[in-house]
Amino acid sequence: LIQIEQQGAVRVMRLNRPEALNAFTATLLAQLRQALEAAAADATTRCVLLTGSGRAFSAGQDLADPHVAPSREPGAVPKDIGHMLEQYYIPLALRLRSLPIPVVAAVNGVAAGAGANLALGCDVVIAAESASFVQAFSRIGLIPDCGGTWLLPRLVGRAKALELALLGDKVKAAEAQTLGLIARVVPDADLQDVAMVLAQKLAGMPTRALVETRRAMDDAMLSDYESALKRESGLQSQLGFSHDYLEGVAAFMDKRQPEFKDR
Ligand code: LHQ
Repeated sequence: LIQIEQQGAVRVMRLNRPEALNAFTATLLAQLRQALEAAAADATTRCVLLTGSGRAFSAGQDLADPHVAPSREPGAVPKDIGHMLEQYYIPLALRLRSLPIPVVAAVNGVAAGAGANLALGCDVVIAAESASFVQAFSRIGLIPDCGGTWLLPRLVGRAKALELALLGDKVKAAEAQTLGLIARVVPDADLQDVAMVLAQKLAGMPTRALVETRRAMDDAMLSDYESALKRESGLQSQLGFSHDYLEGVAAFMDKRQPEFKDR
C-alpha cells in the first residue's frame, strides 16, 4: 500500500491506495510506520519525501474500515475508536516528528482528517495548486486528531485554527499557504520535481542540525524565552563537537562545497 523508491539519499514514500483516495487502513498505517523505521535505520537515507498517488494525498481514516465504522445494527456494542489512535496514529505521528532525518510532504491532492494533520506535522510541507486541506473531523462528530489541536493554533493562530476545525471546510493550497498552514504552493505539473529538489537539498545538509532545529522549535513552543535560549546553547555545544560543524566552517573558509555526513 506504500510505494517506496530511493533516489540517492532521498527515500520517497508514496501512499498507494488511489482507488480509496489513499484513506488509511490499519494495514496502511502499519506499513507507513514500518517504512519510517526502515528509513531511520538506513544510514544512507538523509531525507524522506512523503506523497500520495492518484488525485488525493489522503482522505484520512478509511471510514469503511471495521476498526472504526460504527455498526448500524440495533443493539450493537459501540466501538472505542480511540484504540485506533493509540495503536496506530499516535505512534506514527510521534515517529514522524522524531525521525532522525527531515521529512518533506508533497501534498498532491486533497488531504482530509488524519491525512491533513499527518502532512501538516511534516518538516516542510509543499502542495500542488489543486491540492486542498480539510479538517473533516467536525463533520462526523469528532475533534481534530493526529496532533491537529496542537498544530493548527500554532501554525495559523487560534482564530483561524478554530474556523478551520469547527467548519471543516476545504481550504485550497493557495489559501493554506497564505494562512501559514503550509510552506509553499507549486503548479501541479512541478510538484514532484520541486519536492525532489527540496528533499535532495535537505539530504545534502547537516542532518543533525536540521533535526535538532525541529526539536528545539517544538520544545520552544512550550517554554519561556530564557529556557529556549538556554536549550539553544546546550544544543549548540553538542553540535559544535560534530563533524558537520567542522566541515561546514572549513568548507566556508576554503570556498568549496561542504560534504556533510553526520546523521
Ligand atoms: C472515503 C473516504 C474515507 C472511506 C472518501 N473513508 N471512503 C482516527 C481514528 C479513529 C476514528 C476516526 O478518525 C480518525 C481520523 C480521521 O481521519 S477522521 C476523518 C476521516 N476522513 C473524512 O471524514 C473525510 C471523508 N471524505 C471527504 O470528506 C471527501 O471524500 C474528500 C474531501 C476527502 C474528497 O472529496 P471529493 O473529492 O468530493 O471525493 P468524494 O467525496 O466523491 O470521494 C470519492 C470516494 O472516496 C467516495 O466513494 P464512492 O464509492 O462514492 O466513489 C467516498 O465515499 C470515498 N471516500 N474519503 N475517509
